Amino acid sequence: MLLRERLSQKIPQWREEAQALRAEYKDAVIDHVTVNHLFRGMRGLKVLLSDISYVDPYKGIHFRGYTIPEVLEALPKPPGATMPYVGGLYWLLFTGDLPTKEEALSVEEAWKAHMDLPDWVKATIESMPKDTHPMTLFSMAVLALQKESVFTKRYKEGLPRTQHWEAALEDAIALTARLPVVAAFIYRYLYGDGSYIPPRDDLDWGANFAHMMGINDERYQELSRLYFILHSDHELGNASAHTAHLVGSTLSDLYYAFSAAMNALAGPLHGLANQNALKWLAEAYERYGGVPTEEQLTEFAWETLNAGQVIPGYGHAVLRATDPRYTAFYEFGEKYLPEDDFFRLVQVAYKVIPQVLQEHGKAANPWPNVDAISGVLQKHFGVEPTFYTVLFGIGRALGITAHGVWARAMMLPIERPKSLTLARLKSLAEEAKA
Ligand code: CMX
Repeated sequence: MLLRERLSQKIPQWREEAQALRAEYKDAVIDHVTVNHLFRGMRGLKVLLSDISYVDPYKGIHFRGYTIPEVLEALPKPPGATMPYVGGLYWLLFTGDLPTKEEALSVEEAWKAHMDLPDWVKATIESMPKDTHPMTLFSMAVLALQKESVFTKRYKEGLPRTQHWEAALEDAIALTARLPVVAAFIYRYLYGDGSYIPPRDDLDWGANFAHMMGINDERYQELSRLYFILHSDHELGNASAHTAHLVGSTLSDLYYAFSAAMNALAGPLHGLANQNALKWLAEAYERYGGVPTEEQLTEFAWETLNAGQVIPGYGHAVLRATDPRYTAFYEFGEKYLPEDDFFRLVQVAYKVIPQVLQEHGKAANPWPNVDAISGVLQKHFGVEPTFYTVLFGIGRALGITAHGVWARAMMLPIERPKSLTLARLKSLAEEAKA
């Protein structure tokens, strides 16, 4: 595999640089921990390491240093398409280099070798009641695939630590290859006729997902590519990526780590917000019998806040401006579905919600995040809202597995921070104050 060859050229140098940095600055202080950090979910504390991406509060996600507009512009695209091969983005995340078309296609080809739906995974899904949330099925299906892990097999055989990344890379490719297959089958089991549509050899990974969903519309193929690229990563500190990182640090394989990450993504303050954002918009639409006016949506937003609830799709732990992922989706909506009622509703929301949240005075960031719009685009193509978080998960797998391989390449250790009792915290705080 071309990707393995390229990484084996790069990893020795990455290790050397990291070792030199550590040797020179071992005891340099880069942050300090306050009492507030412990009560505020460690917000902003600089304690995690990964070269795959970082989030700038104002410019948003940078994949290996490249912003979303840069990535969408520079990555190779399938003939006639406006959205890039997702395989090209995966190459970038792993290597740090923008791929040539050949390199992007090498990832797409590597995926194709694993895009099947094993019988036992299909049977696992079909054994579950249809009122099970799709995220539960998704996480279960990933665990059902775990027995395929090359990492776990080779670890048992005594694979040296310096080569852990190679086995992790094999898992990364095989796992991510199957996710669209598994997810589309879950969708058709829960909401369709339960039949399995196998992937097509002539389609790329993103477009194949659209095909396997049974949505034969080129615009949905474009949306799928865009959707998975935009959701691929948001640095290592977000709840799902951080979960996978912690699990992976025990040398659990990527199947275990990714399944755990999906259980974090299923929470309403994280990935479930896309489903909830659509629900919130739909409730407003129903209440006012169509697209509400600015005054009506303002009234609706205040009702939500006064009931002690959050407005889903707005605010962010790191971002302090409109999420560039939101902007990219907005541009897609303007191009492909400007007359869609819910897209118009998103436009009204953008005009009023930031102002309402500013007046409310609590949220540090009143601007929309990716979840404020992503569901509206899926809804246009008839996709059920309860499935939106699974879509987020398919994309997020790219970043999570890239971080996972990188962590093994850098031979990072098991994580084990220290917890404190309130009494211990108090005495430490008193000591610090004195
Ligand atoms: N609506 C109402 N209140 C909000 C709010 C929103 N959209 N966003 C933040 N706040 C509130 C918080 O609940 C918090 O209130 P308390 O002090 O009573 O606990 C206060 O403002 C300060 O929070 P913050 O520092 O601005 O935000 P956090 O870092 O604590 O939380 C997030 C970030 C995303 C969980 C929060 O903005 C939120 O709940 N948003 C709505 C849910 C959502 O869209 N989540 C998806 C995030 C994207 C992703 O998953 O990657």
